[in-house]
Amino acid sequence: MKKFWLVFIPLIVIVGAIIGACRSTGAGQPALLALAQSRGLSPEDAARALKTFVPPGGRDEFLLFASGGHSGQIHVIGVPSMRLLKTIAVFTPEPWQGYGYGADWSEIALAGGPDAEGNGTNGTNGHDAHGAAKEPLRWGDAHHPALSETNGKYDGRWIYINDRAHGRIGMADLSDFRTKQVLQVPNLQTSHGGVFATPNTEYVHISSKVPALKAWNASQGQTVTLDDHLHKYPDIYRGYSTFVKIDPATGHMLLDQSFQIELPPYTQDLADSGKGASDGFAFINSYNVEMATGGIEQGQPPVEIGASKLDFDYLHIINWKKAEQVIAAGKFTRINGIRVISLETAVAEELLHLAPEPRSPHGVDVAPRGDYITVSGKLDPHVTVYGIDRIKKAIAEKIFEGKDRYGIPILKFDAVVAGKVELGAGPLHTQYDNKGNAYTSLYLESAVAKWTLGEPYNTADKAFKLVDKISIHYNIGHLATAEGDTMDPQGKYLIAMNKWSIDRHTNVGPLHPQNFQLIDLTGPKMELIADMPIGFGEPHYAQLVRASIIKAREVYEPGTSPTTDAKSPTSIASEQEARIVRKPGRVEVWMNVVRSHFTPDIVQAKVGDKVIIHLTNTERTPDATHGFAIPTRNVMLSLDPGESTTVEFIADKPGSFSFYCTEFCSALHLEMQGWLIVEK
Ligand code: K7E
Ligand code: CUA
Repeated sequence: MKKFWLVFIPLIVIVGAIIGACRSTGAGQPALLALAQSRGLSPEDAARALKTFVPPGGRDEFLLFASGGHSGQIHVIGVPSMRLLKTIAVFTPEPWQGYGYGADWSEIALAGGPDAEGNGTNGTNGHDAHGAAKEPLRWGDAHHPALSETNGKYDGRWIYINDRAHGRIGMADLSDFRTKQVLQVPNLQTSHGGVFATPNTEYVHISSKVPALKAWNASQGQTVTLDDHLHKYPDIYRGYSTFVKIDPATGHMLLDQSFQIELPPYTQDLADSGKGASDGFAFINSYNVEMATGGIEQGQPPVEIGASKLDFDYLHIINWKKAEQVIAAGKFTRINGIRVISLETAVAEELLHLAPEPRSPHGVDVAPRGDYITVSGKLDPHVTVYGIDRIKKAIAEKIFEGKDRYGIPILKFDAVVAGKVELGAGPLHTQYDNKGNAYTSLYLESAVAKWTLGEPYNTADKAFKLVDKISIHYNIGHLATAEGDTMDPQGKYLIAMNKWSIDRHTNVGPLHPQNFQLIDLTGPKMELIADMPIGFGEPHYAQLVRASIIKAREVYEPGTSPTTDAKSPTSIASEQEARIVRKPGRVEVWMNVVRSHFTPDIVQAKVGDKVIIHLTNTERTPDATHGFAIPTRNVMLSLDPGESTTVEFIADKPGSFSFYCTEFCSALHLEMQGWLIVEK
């Protein structure tokens, strides 16, 4: 250790000199050295600390929007400090934000999905976001966030995320970091291909993962038997690629203006949007083109074997701009509330082509100019890079090597591949930087590989060459570079999102945290500079964006409903407008919420009455949030300054219930309380 330090003393002297020069208070160089040594930090550790440290009161340069996996949420993390700033509840209730505990805006959002019995999983009734009566599903598996884009760059307005367990998309508005809508996409049971936003957020895309029962049949109430499943799989199941139309003013998902393209029942996996040279196209990987059905008891191989028999699966290439014309020409059927282009029409109209891809691929990631499409094959040590110019030529000149059993043309492999790079074991996902490099996660090897794109990104480098590799800890899934899936990557940082942490953190029991690792990309070699334990559900994808692009508000305009982002008709402007209106069987309250009291502070009702409380926080001070909690029932609201929210319930139990504010908002916060008195 001592020798080690002697070698690095010049580094410390330089760092110390810089700090000494900048600060007149000057904890001089020897003091810094002693401090580092007393904490057992190596010189590299000290450098890492300086690279990631954000001083008290300081700000991070980037924000990471990370999927929360089966926590059903999005986590917002400051980079480089790797501090958790916020959790946006999307598919699961979250009491601190008052999400899913009676607040109208949150119940409307959560009710978008199927109910707990699964009604609506095929779009039969679950997509009516305003028919909120049923108990909504209370979990989801958040995989792939997509920030909205303008001209292929993040615009900081909205974020979408898919629920891998269901065919759902959640949408949060980044003006207040709240979920506004959860859409059950008809005809999907599960989802994985997306979400991604098209370059101007015309659409967000989502496709099925495991194929679902063919919508045509399901819509006519046809069901399935085990025999059908085992012997008619290719006929009864279908995948669906969905282009969900986005309202350019509000970011809301508009089912009426969305459309779907029916796909073969291969298992469609990840997807990405074309941009630049490939604008108008979408790319979806698939596996299990063998259509293995499982059924070990029935004498069938397990899916992992059955789905790995062939050497190739298929990259699906979809021309969505052409699909828009087919929709405009009326060549669709409306099924379960969405316009669907049949597989036959998709083939006839040349909307869909396949390209062979080495077996069992996972990620498909379009390069910043849209010219290259990188496919990672879990069971192949290479990534395969397709050229959009080659794809377009092969489509135009019909350079096919055949058709699949559904008649979809298969482009000739050699005609569309621009190159291959051998990277290592288990490539999964790829991101890009601003210097012409690509970074691919290697799950089996627990590493990140850096390789070159060559011209026109970087004329100095030969294309498709492995140039660096770094070990990570352990078993990386996705990775995120700064704006690394846009047309304007920022380089600088890479976050490895690792599935296993094993020995990296203090033991907190057999369920270990996940492990994020921050990697510095600024030097010639990638350098690991921080670990961050993730103590919630398994994150999948994340997007890293400059913090300056996100422009969230500090407080709401007075009386704003988070549902509509406009003034709520049931808001009040001041305490003077607070009131109670009683009608038979019904008590309606307009409640003012301000430090440190509720007005009215006593609400009287009879057993069986419907109680409706419109609460308005009339504060204008940033961060003057109040809570509103009623014991013994699932009512827990968070009222941010300016917010107006409504809660309704039936006063079904007699008694005196002391509601209170759950945020320590003032010296007299404890006195911020009241009573719901329910008389027999
Ligand atoms: Cu690779 Cu759902 Cu994106 Cu996880 S998927 S890793
Ligand atoms: Cu309001 Cu505590």
